[in-house]
Amino acid sequence: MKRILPLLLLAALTACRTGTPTAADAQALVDKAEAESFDLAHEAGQASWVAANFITQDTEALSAKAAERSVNAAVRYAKEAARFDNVQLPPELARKIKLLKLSLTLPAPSDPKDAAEMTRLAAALEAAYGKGKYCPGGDPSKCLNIDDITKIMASSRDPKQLLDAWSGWHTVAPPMKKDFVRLVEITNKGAKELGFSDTGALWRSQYDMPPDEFAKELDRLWAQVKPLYDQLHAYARWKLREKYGKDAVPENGPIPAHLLGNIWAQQWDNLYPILAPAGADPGYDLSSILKQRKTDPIQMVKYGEAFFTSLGFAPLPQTFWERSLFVRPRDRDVVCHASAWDVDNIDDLRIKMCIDITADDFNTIHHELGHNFYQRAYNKQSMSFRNSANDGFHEAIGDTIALSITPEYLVKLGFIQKAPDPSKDLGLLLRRALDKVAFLPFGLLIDQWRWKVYSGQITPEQYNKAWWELRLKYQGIAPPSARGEEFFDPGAKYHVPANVPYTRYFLAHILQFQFHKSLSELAGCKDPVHRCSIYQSQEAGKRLDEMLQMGQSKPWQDALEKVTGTRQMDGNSVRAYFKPLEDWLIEQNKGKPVGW
Ligand code: X8Z
Ligand code: ZN
Repeated sequence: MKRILPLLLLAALTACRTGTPTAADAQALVDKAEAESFDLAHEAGQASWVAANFITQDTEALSAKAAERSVNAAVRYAKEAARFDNVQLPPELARKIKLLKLSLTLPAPSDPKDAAEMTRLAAALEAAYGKGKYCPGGDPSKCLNIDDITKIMASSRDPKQLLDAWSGWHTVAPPMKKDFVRLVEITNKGAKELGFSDTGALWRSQYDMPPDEFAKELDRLWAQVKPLYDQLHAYARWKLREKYGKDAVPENGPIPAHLLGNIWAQQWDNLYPILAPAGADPGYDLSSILKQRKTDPIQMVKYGEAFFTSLGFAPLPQTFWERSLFVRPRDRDVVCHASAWDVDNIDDLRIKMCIDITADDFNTIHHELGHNFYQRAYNKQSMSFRNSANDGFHEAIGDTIALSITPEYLVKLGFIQKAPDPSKDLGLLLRRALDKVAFLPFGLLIDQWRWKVYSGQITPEQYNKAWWELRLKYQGIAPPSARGEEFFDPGAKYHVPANVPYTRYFLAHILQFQFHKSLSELAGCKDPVHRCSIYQSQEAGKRLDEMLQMGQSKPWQDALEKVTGTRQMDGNSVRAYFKPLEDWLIEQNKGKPVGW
């Protein structure tokens, strides 16, 4: 028998189904998302770990499948979270709902076919990069992997050999272009479904401020540090011109990209021996010391861990030592780009790195451990907040610690007998500037390129042209030979095929100088800030730990304030750190062209 509901009751039922959702509904969604994503992230983390450590068809497929389950769930939560846009919620719950809408890097469209294709492409691109090799003359017995290329770029001073290695490594990328183009298309579709104009707009929304304001903030920070970069660039160009000749390096134009000691010209510290200021050499070379002492990869990591424990952090768990990858395996392909992992979102911490006994890798180990100690510090937060204040913070912590690898610290380790006197500061500062200041424009430009790729302002027909225009604009470098659209040079940099947003590293290169200054003050250091090490300072360690423990529970401005007392990122801390060097560079560059 058919019953007719009274009109009033019908209206009430309808309101229950489609009416304004409540705070209790929001809480239920968050509870469900936190519980499910905990399991899904663990499963995807394990699959991804195996895929990166054993690159095969099968591990790639399994990892893509696990990522698909995790991403699909995250997209569902993001869409459900949007229902609460106009609902008044308590602050903590409101933040969790907001994070549900924003936290994706690769948003999948709701069509299951698209989502599956997206995660397949993402896994394939990362594997393609991991397998990348250059085999000179096509001879399979002579293949060079990224470690070999890195060594050549760092140590060779033969322009022909450098050009060959540079061009050779860039051949790994063109086969990736088709998949990359398609991946951009699919994720943009997903981003639109979530209410963003494109994937880049989603990325820019992850910084506790309106996305346009964030883009302007980057311009502001870059303008603060650019004068220092320009001086460093002019000095390096002049010295490289002396070394390689007038035909190889222009007087006032861009520097050829293959002469800067690094395959991507992103850090120039390997040029230090060519650029060292006369009479101000610190007199030691950390790479040589590590090699002379026959330091092995595990010992390198132990030094890093010991720094953190000296600040009061608990040692890494036993499983870290059992499960990490420290050395490139001889018999298989792995993704060797260094990374830090928190596989179970509790304490299954690991690093994956093909360690070479160099100062660069010594620094990178501290960088990676910074991620691991952060991950463990925020593991008491609820799942939604188990992340860094913003992604720049995650990248800045280990680097902050590595700024404390000063001569005085090396004396404590017994690596050198005596710290060089202040007359050698210019050498110390130059070496560091070639690493940190040279990096700044590179850190910025990758996403300037990607944001325009996602927005459609740069089309696939202009990928390479636009890439080199940005390299010129920001870094003042040029390719060593014509690079038409048959190349896909952005794809030769890990983070492009691996889809890791890159602005985080630019932010980190600003933030770490703010953190270092404040922590050094807490540690009671009265020396010039570049000579301060926070090693063994419980005060600095405690404050740092307090910030790390906050995870993502508060806007990043609150976290920054916790350590530095300010709520603004500030490039002037970089300028202040390098002030004696900048003055000296200006002096050296007098009468010489600056800029390009
Ligand atoms: O990718 C990294 C880390 C892992 S998050 C090794 N870095 C950037 C790069 O290598 O391009 C650290 C500095 C910049
Ligand atoms: Zn990192």
